[in-house]
Amino acid sequence: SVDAATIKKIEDAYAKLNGPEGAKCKSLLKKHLTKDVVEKLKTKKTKLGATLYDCIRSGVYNLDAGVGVYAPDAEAYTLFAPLFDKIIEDYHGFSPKQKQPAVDLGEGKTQEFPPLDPKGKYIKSTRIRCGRSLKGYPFNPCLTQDNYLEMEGKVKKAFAEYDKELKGKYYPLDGMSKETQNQLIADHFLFKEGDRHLQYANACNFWPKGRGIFHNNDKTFLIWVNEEDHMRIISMQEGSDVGQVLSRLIKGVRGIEKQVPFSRDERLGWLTFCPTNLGSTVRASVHIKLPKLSARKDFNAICEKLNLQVRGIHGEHSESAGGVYDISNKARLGLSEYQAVKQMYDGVKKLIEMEEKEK
Ligand code: ADP
Ligand code: CIR
Repeated sequence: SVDAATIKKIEDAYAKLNGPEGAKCKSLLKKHLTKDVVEKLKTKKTKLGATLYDCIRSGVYNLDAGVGVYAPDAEAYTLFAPLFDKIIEDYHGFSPKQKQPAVDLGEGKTQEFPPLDPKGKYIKSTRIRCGRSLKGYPFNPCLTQDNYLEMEGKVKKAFAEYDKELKGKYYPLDGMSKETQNQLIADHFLFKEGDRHLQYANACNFWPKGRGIFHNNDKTFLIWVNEEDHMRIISMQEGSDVGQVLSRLIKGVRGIEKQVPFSRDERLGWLTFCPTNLGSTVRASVHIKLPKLSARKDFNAICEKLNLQVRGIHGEHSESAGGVYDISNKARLGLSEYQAVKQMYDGVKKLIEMEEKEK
């Protein structure tokens, strides 16, 4: 059972979120961690030993978080459902009765996504990523150093099977020069380091062991290893040809799933560390300049209405620079991979139309 010190930490966390320090906190954690939920869940522990405190730790330290929770292992999503279900419904609009639809990556339908901005007036680049967890392994906080190294070894072997356009090389973070690492981050290819949301979620243990990036020669197909998720599979290129980016991603996903089995849940779809990424796990985005529209005070509200999320130039929790925004689908759960891409496609198309009409 859960020790007294941990129960105290959970109770103190609740008090902090609802006390003067938490006054400005707007996270979904604060909203849905009610007294009732605390009482119901504070004595529970997953088979791997994870408690409610492990789920909420990040959001308790980072009062500016949007969400504030992570699942230390797959069982946490069911054991701590009174908290996760509420947050999931709030974020994705996915009710506890709903089920993730069958996988539909969009095979045979990529021609529905011709370039969004053929003249290149607005869109600089397009990226689609999905997340995957390796079957048989928990998420970051529960992984040992041996787990990390073993997982890295397994996926590295699988990467060697890629051919043609997808053929590439794996670059471990351990031993990479700071210069190379920083250049890859600045160029939008590699995950950043030292994210406090992940650090306080206990997701950076043994860093940089077992972490790295695979990419093809052109850096149009990339796989992040053991950052937030076991794998992030990414397809990206300059311009706005969403169909081409998607068809490359499909090849990459189909190629790797033959080699390594992934964790999928009946209800929640592909399992990920953060509840915002469950289901399709797809974030399809463009780097886009919309000078007139983005000057409007209601720019964020317009995007929100179109089910779009706005991020800054260096990804989540960053600011825009030079008027460039990262605009993507917001929901990932309750819709297929194809539908997630379509949500971004249709929404961005609409934004461009609005920009062109704006005086
Ligand atoms: P994720 O997309 O994996 O959730 P981030 O929001 O941190 O994570 O973004 C990761 C990186 O991908 C960042 O460097 C971000 O600028 C880059 N990125 C996202 N969308 C695009 C895009 N359409 N074109 C180029 N880079 C992009
Ligand atoms: C937050 O709550 O703001 C962070 N924990 C991130 C939430 C969603 N993003 C993600 O998983 N990358």
